[in-house]
Amino acid sequence: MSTFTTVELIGAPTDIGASVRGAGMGPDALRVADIAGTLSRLGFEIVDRGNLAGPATPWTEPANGLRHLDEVVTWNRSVYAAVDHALAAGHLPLLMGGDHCLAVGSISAIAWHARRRGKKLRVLWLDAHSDVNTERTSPSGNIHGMPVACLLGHGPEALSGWSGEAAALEHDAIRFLGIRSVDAEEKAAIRALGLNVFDMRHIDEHGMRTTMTEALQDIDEGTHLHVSFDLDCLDPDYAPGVGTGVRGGPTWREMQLCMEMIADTGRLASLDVVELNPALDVRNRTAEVAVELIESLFGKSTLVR
Ligand code: HAR
Ligand code: MN
Ligand code: MN
Ligand code: MN
Repeated sequence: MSTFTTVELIGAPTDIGASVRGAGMGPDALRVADIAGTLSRLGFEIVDRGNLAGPATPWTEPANGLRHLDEVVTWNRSVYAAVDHALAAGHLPLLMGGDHCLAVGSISAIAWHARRRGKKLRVLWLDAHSDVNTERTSPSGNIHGMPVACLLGHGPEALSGWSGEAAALEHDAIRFLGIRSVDAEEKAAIRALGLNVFDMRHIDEHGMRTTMTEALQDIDEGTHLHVSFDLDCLDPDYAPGVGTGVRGGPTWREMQLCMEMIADTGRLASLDVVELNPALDVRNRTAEVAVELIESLFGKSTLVR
């Protein structure tokens, strides 16, 4: 489906932006679930860059509303550099987190390349959460609840402007899918910023098919489509290995259709897979489910005719 022939795996083994320990084991759990072999059997060339190195998580209290800011910046710099390198080589970067704060580095690098190539950037944010808190609104200080705000240019100074513009993303470049845990001040921000939300109520009422048709509506040949896949988007019955699971998410089947419809656009050009927490998983089930869904995202079709 994709115009890319080479997928570059980038491991970022850290829980630096999270509230629960364990997301640092995500990259290796995805490797154990055979992410490389699975994509290579679909016909892709695979380059596994191994794991990036970075600071340990100190588990200190938030300062000025931000926990581990310096370490989050350091990790994101490495992610930015690795994603930038993959895109410059013409490869499709597949970031294996790690927690969702890493999307700041990954999507900032993507936005820089998309702009230089004259591509229209579209981001699908698959998540139970909207991750649009700032250091002023966050109830926790955990930066994995803030990457969208950072990318829209409303986050902390140290995590803003990395794409070369004040905001890596225009407000209409991002679509949320599956969200169901949104803090009161995040709701206000979503309304004020005019963000596109396909929340669980929307999926309940319209179904995944109509929802995805809407969410993918303006994707065309000139689009760089990025998927930021927080595994807690899935219902925890299917994906227990996450730090902040929320009941009432899409089922395995619904998420399969979501992935297949994204694959059908042929425009997928980069991917984050984040928030996998093997310490909370059941026999690596969540990693295996992630790899099954990624397989569909990269074009494995279950259509019989
Ligand atoms: N909204 C809460 C906060 O900001 C919880 C964020 C949970 N984080 C994630 N991100 N897993 O999707 O603290
Ligand atoms: Mn998230
Ligand atoms: Mn989440
Ligand atoms: Mn509708």
